Amino acid sequence: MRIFRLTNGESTFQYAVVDGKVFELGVDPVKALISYANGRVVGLGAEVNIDVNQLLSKDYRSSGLRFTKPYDPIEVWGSGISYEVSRRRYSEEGDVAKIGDKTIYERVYGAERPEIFFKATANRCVGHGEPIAVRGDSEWTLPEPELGVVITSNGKVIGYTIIDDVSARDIEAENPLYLPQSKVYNGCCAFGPFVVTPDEIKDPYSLQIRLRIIRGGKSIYEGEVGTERMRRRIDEQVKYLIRNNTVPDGTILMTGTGILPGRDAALRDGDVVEISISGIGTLTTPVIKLKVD
Ligand code: DO4
Ligand code: MG
Repeated sequence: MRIFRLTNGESTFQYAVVDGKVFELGVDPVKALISYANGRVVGLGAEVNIDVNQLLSKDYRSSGLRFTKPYDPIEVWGSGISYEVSRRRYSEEGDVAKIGDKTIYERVYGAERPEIFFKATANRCVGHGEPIAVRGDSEWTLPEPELGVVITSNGKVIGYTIIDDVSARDIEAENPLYLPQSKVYNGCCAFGPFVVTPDEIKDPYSLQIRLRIIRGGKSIYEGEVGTERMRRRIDEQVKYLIRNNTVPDGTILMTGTGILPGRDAALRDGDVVEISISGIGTLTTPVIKLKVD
């Protein structure tokens, strides 16, 4: 099963795709995912005739129905430096903080305890076709294309999604204590277009993640990584997230990026970020630059 939502700008409408057919979904999407994980399909209403591909081509400037985020997560968290390439690339940035002879990124990569950080609430998240943001005070913001896992409060994985941990890398590079400001702000996170149930993702460690940054209709960056390169396994990340830390059902955990463009790919107003994960789909988001008030 996969779930998604559409909006007409005023109201949202939720749907489930089962055996290739689209149905109205009459219950909260997180409840539907939990029931499905327990072997029950709940809340399916009438089958509807929706052209999903046509709707996927629309963005927030279009009129009529278009995609939005699949549901409103109460909390989104991140795990970091879970790929070797991120350990290396994060450590390359000029004057990187060290503990002893290792950068903080090298240290956390090899440590037993992963990096886990708070990322977003529903109001800071956008969906497919909606704008992610560059902070007004950042000149180097990058997308971080990641596999997102949707979990229950007990840490059970009930869904997978595509998620973008948009990050103001210059603010974090200035001082690691600025991490929350580099990670958490309006429009800092996009996910969707779908949440896909685990039965559709046989092996989360054999997925291909692809990123494209498009400027003026041309691709200015392309990168890819396979999730088999994830050093921190998902259950280990989830274990640390929920240790002595109660999270609500439907919490999303971003599992870290393995694609790291350089400074020359800093996002600009008007860019488009396209992230694909095999078996899930493609999340496309335009970029806007916020103003400093
Ligand atoms: O502090 C670094 C953040 C790392 C991160 O977000 C990632 O590896 O995806
Ligand atoms: Mg990240």
